[in-house]
Amino acid sequence: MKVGIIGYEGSGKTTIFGALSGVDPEELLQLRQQIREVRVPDSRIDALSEMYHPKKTIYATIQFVDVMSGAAVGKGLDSSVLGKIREVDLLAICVRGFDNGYAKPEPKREAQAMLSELLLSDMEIVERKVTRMQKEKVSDQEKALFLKLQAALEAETWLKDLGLDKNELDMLRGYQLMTLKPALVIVNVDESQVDEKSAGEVVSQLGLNCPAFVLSARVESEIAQLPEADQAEFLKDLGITATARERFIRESYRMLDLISFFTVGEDEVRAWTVRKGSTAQESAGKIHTDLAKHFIRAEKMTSADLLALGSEAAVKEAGKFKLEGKGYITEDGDILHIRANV
Ligand SMILES: Nc1nc2c(ncn2[C@@H]2O[C@H](COP(=O)(O)OP(=O)(O)OP(=O)(O)O)[C@@H](O)[C@H]2O)c(=O)[nH]1
Ligand SMILES: [Mg+2]
Repeated sequence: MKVGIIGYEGSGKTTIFGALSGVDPEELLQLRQQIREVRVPDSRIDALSEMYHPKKTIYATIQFVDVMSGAAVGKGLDSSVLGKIREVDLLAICVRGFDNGYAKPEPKREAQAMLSELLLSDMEIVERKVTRMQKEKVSDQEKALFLKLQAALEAETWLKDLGLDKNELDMLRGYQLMTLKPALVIVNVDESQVDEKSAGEVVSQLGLNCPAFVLSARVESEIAQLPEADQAEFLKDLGITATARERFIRESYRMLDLISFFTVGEDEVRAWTVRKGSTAQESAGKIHTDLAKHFIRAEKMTSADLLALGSEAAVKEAGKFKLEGKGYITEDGDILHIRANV
């Protein structure tokens, strides 16, 4: 899964990227590194690892992309930036909420401008298709779909909010439309505005109908470079409950409808990420396609039960160890052991 950090010049994208990946932004600039894989913190994996003492503990990961070369507000996005944005699953729109000494912050204007640019870029694609449709042989279904998209975009509706069905989404797969992706606005503020109360005010002043998230990239990138044991205290002093990395990843999971399930054993304790609503068979396919193909059943317990009761034997004794079929819907925190004919 890829989260793209986009935004206008000087809004703090690279600094945030550094805070999320725990690397000094100066160093990132030198490396000109644009993609980093970040470990998804999960206290359940920590605890399971302590229980099994496995040879390997593998956390889920999430990729962050610093979409460099931000343009000036309102200048338009060039095609190389748009191309990079098309590849991501979630758009994190970084806007400047701190004073940079020469221009006052206008987070609302920046967010609105970026949201409109993304919408415009979809509008261009859809309109081109609508024009082509008059000459090409296109099914009635496809025609109706693109006219519906055109009307929605004209009304400034984000296509993700149209509730398109699976069939419609399949038809759109090749078009890589921006507004089919979820978007999150990150307001990058000064240290004085990061406590929960001020952050709440910043968000309500934005008045956007898309989720917003407040952080101070500079503070967070400094904190991210401290030893983990010292981080909590610094955050507490600033009135923040968790690091930007934790909050950001949690929000990304929520927006992308992702959940984690686990596999455990003496060799390996591991987290896997699937979409909410995935079946046991689909979850098995995350581990290995053969496990999905030759799926027999899943042995399941919840990590909450296992951690509370202390051992697999105790979970079985309590009658909380279950056998599930391929249609079982995997829940966040499940521990699965897939039985397959391989
Ligand atoms: N005061 C303050 N300054 C910040 C904050 N975040 C970033 N800056 C500063 O703002 C400047 C721009 O930050 P960058 O992270 O380079 O911004 P960017 O969006 O990557 O910029 P471009 O790549 O040029 O588009 C740097 O001098 C940062 O140190 C913050 O939270 N507070
Ligand atoms: Mg940058």
